[in-house]
Amino acid sequence: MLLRSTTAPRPLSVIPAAASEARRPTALPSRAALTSVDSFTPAAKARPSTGTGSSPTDGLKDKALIQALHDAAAQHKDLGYNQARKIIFTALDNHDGKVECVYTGRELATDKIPNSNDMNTEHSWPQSKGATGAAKSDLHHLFPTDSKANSIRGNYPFGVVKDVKWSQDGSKFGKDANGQLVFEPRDEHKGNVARALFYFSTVYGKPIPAGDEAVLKQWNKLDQVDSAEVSRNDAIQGYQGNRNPFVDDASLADRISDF
Ligand SMILES: [Ca+2]
Repeated sequence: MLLRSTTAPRPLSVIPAAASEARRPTALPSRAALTSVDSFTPAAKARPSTGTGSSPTDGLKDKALIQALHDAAAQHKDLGYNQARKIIFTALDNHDGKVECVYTGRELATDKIPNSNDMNTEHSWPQSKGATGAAKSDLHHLFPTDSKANSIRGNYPFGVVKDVKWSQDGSKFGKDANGQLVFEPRDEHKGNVARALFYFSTVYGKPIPAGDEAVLKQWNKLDQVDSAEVSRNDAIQGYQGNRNPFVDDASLADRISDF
């Protein structure tokens, strides 16, 4: 209610073109996709203020902040899994005809959903840990990955690998300092993973274990939001009608002491 009363609605149809065209044109959704989302209006208010003006989350922290962010971001269109994958491989993460694995950097030239033994869709929040229903198809935590790297990550938590059992192009799998098996994405994806999981926890009401949370908050600072991540957030709003507020304002995570 707070957000609804203080945040001016922003028409979906103007956002991707105005906000991201100059940054990364290939990330823009197709006109057909935009049109299909135009009729879905409830989440059009989702973008929080990132300027110097007041924001509906000003002064909030912990549970109150989680609730406000949930109210702003949770309502969105469930694309369905097939459509979500099609968007990822043909538009959202397809740049100049190629899709890049977020873990290894391997590129694949494709104009369709690839063979799942080659490259597939990573659920940053694993399906086995709650990414089911609409969450299974929520683009904010889905990324293209090399199928082998995806399989090695499995549903292990993210963490800092000390005893390396597998590594490729900066991503690692192995035991952390406590002897727990964890997956460590390459540096340039560490922040993206952190912000995706903060989003997931907030929108779907899932807790993040304390040890994982400490690492993710470090990664949120280590790998800061870049123009490609902003552009992807813009484009996803065009498809499913909501934004990741932790990308819009990376400082929000540190105002939440326990996800
Ligand atoms: Ca990054």
